Amino acid sequence: MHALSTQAAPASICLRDYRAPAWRVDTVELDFDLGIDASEVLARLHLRRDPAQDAPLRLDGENLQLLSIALDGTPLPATAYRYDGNALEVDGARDGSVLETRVRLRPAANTALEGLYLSGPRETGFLLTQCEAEGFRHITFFPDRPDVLSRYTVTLRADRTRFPVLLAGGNPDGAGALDGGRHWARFVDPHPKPSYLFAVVAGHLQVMERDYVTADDHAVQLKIWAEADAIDRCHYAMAALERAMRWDEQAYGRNYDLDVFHVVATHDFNMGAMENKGLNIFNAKCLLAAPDSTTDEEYRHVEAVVAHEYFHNWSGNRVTCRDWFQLSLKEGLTVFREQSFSADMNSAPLKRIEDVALLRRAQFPEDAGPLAHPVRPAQYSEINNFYTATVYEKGAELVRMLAGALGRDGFRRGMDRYFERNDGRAATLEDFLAALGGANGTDLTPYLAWYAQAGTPRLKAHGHYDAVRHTYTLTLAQYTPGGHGAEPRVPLPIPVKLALFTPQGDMLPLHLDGQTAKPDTERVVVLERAEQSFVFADVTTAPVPSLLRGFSAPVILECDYTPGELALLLAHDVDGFNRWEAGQQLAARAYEDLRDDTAGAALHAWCDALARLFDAAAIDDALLADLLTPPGEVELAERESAIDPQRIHHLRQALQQRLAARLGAAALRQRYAALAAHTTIELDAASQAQRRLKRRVLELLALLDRAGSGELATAQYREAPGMTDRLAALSVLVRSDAPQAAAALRDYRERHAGNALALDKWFAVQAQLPGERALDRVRRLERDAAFTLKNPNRVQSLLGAFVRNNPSGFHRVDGAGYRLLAERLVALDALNPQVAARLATAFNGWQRLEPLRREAAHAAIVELAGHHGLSRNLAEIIGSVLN
Ligand code: 0A1
Ligand code: ZN
Repeated sequence: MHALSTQAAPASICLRDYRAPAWRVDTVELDFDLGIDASEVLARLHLRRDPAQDAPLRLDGENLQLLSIALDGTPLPATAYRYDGNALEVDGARDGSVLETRVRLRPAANTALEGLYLSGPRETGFLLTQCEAEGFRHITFFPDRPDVLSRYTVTLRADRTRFPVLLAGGNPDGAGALDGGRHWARFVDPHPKPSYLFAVVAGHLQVMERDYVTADDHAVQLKIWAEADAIDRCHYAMAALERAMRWDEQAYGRNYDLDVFHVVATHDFNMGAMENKGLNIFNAKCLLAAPDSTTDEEYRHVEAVVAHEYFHNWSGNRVTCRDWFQLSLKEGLTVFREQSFSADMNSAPLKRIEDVALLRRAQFPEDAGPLAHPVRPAQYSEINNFYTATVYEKGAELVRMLAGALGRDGFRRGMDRYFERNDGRAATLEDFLAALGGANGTDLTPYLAWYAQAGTPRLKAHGHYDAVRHTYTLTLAQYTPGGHGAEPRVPLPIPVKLALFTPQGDMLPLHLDGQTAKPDTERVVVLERAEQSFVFADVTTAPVPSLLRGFSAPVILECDYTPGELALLLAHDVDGFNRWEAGQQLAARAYEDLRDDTAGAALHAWCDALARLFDAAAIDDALLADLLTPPGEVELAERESAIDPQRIHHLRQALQQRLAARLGAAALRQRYAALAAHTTIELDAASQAQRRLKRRVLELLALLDRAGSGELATAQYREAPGMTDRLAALSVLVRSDAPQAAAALRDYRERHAGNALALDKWFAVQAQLPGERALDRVRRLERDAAFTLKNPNRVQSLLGAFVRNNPSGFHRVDGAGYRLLAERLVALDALNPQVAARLATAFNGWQRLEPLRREAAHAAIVELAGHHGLSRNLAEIIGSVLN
């Protein structure tokens, strides 16, 4: 179906070309006559014309079969309109005209999962819609752009037996029986909204309900819908939703604004979830949770995504985006809101570590290669390719900097003003900065440069201690490597939160020269120019600086610490994030010691510091588990040129082996036994932390004692009370190639045969098996009866896990991994261009591979690029990657 939009060179849409819409739609009435193979949509658009423009009425509409068209009650002759498959042009429309169209859709044939489609088997599955970003034009003719806000009335009609549940966004406005076993239901949404927030759902679904009263005393029905076998796994999401609603009331003063809030789970979804007004739709993997099938990490993810979608009700829905270039206005802000919520619900430092690790793993490589784009891109060909780590995660970091600059109360004041000024509007990032700054008498426009320029800035720090004058001068300098994107490079405001430590590990009071305020031991300095120095007075000993605490700006810090200084911070920093960060830096240096076969000062310092922490009682189990984990292979690769992923894998393994040896098999075994003694399935922080450390200890032990760890893992697998322990054990068995691995895999397969989400993890564990054997394993798994290219989660769990989470398996020197990916992309693209394009980003970074792999990757990509009839989605990614 996407073939329609596959034209030669995909045209770019540019931010600077933005024009306000010539035609708006005040209200729209949609009547759906639903069927699996064919559905019909009658749309009545009440049109408003911009008197300042005289453009003809042009509506978006893709792949629509037009059945009838009438203007102001009169059917139009064929000469009065033109439809080219992408847009419908209508003659004779005036301000106040009503356009009525009827179209036919083919939901069961819609494998792209955009517009109206079928989830599950045709006999029992249900119908649903996905409209962001431009899916509404697959449902009806409409000005499908986010700055057209309309009031929706939606009526659904369908066979009652086949579609017992009928849902749309908005408040329920009647339902009843029709002749011939059919029924209807109507929903009215009082809040004007853009078309991308429209949604309907129809089919066999069970419901879990809760009554909720908002802080402003509004009774709301919360309804989570899922298929019969899944409804029992919605309790956790329901509780998370209530927590999110309360939190948004308290933290931002935002209340929910409809009588009902629907949430629906589907197994067939291109992304994580979607914030449709009053009718959120979730990928089942981001909603369903039960101890037997869900890991701790996935529980936290469910809580985070439920909150994220709910928070969009204000940041995205009540205040939406003027155009798709402003996407980070809703996404960066909403990710930031979710991060703050999750930090409040769980451990704040652990959440920060998790988020920064994600930024480094997913966003830094994106920002360093040919797919790099600013948080507010200047142009795109296919908007669906811009739901990226840059727009989301880097966007959230920018909001965090703004929030930091204003302080807690100032940020709240600014957000209040933002919501108040822009409620019911389609806003821009300038509106956002103006509201935040305006409410605080501050000019935040220097931060706009962060939104306009791609690349991860480097922050160079150099300290000088003057023992005579007792001053410490910190010189900070910034530069952003260019290469891709031609935007000018201007100095960015970079807030650097810092502290100074004595060699004994105490924090010094910070007297910034010339300032008289009572000195703190932590403060923020803002680097505003290319280079600046900050002089601290009354510094009585040469200090060790702790910089960029809490990761106060999304930059790469370059500071020539000695291994001893990093070890000091690792031992003493009270900022949990920076403590971990010191450990990561030290581990990276230890890795370089191994790689370069140098003296090994960092290697010793890292192992010694961790050995001390391993024995110390005072450290949180989860933080310890993270400290015992060196940076991942992707992050280590980011520090190199001529990347050889297999060599990186082996060196990282060797590094972990050195750590394990330093800790000692006996100590690891003992710690494991102590942790395994209180096995529970509770979700409290301490229980989760205990499982996290237990897994890490077992992984380290497996590097020393394969047989012994194999037995422990087998027992852990067998006795595991929940998925976290079971999957950890299975992963250790598979990765260490233990003789018990095959039996455990068989058992898992049988045990979870009926649970798609659990089965996804079975595929993923095996796809992540490092090294030479991975490719054959992936090919074998592709032939498994449960594998299909039609389900995005399954594709992710096998192909996604292989190409993204298994660098040493994917980047084979013979290029077979690249060819496999290219071949699968062609097949996948014909079914689902969005999923194909996302998977294709795994080719990002091929230019920095060592020559043999680079050549092999290049050949595979070039061959793919020459393939006829690629979707615009995939063509854009491949085209950019080749640049
Ligand atoms: N707005 C959603 C993400 C999303 C984007 C596109 C989709 O379909 C192509 C679906 C969901 C969010 O941020 O959660
Ligand atoms: Zn979002």
